[in-house]
Amino acid sequence: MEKDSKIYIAGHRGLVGSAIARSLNALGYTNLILRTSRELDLKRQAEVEAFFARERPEYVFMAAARVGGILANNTYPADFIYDNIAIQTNLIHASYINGVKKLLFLGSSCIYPRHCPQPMKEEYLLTGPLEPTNEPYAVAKIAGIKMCQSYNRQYGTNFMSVMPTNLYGPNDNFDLETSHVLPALIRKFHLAKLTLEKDRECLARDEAQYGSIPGDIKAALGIACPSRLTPRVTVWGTGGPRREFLHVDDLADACIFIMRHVNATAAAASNSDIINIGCGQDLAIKELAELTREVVGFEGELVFDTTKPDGTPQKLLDVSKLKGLGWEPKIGLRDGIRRTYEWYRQSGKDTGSS
Ligand code: GFB
Repeated sequence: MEKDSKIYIAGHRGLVGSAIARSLNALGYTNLILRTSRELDLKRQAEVEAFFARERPEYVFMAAARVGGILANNTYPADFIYDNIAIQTNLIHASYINGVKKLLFLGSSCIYPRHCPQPMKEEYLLTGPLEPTNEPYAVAKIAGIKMCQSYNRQYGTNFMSVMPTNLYGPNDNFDLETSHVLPALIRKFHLAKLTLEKDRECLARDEAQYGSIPGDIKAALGIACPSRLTPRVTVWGTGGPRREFLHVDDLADACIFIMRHVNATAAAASNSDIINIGCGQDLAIKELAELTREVVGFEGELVFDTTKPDGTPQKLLDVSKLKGLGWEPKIGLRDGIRRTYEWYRQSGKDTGSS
């Protein structure tokens, strides 16, 4: 990949796509092709084909997808399977037709079986039943991997698939009903702090910026009843499930590293055309909640809402393949949470709490 190569980042406004765009810009790549979903609807095959024929990108990062946390996956299964299959099918096929030199497809660690041996190696794909809360999303992602592998085998394309662990960072979704756990915890602890400080102006601004706060959370935080002295932060599930978290800037760095240094044909020969991307360490959700509480600086109570699903008991990736290629993450979890909290407060223009 040359500095002036035509590089298309699908989904450049999302958590992952925006991080890849930032990294490529910082590295001096000057010819990025970017389209918002309003400008190009990736679910429409004809639009995608016309766009590829016109722009002829040489490299494609596939960061466009419908994503969400455990509740969003469980509530909107049709949207998760339809949108993802449509988007990836259009992008992969148009990349083949238009001679894209290399494509990077982003999967997810939820493609591995619910009761997968830990840490999860790439070869454990399709060795057991999936986690029900995100099966439609996982099936779509598995179809994307198989599509890349099939096009490589039949047409000699250079389409790599990477499996990131749970990600977080700038431009994440902080909506409390559809987000992943880490942005949800950051926001809930921050709202709890504002509630303690009786900062109703900042609370209103936060709601306008990041989406409305559900009634049950408002009640627990004491927003609905300001006379309560100690707001409580509700953590979904038992707090027992274990997850691995990677800052999205590390993920972007790994994706660019793989785009530059790994080729699917050579990788397939050694069964390496799927590569896990993670940090190789996990922690329990309860521990994550304690760490986030510390970083945000909230001293109130934690309560566990066991009516909400736990999901997969553990998701820890085996990252030895990526390590063996010479890549390692740089951002530790505490520092990553601190940076994300800072970003969240800056982008919400919230100066109410420090
Ligand atoms: O991040 P999360 O939604 O996704 O939830 P998954 C991880 C764990 O955190 C679950 C718990 O055990 C949740 O019950 N949790 C605790 C919370 N409090 C909260 C909260 O306030 N919000 C959320 N969202 N969770 C998703 C998949 O699974 O991970 C997707 O559904 C995708 O398909 C993504 O693979 C990476 O790790 O359970």
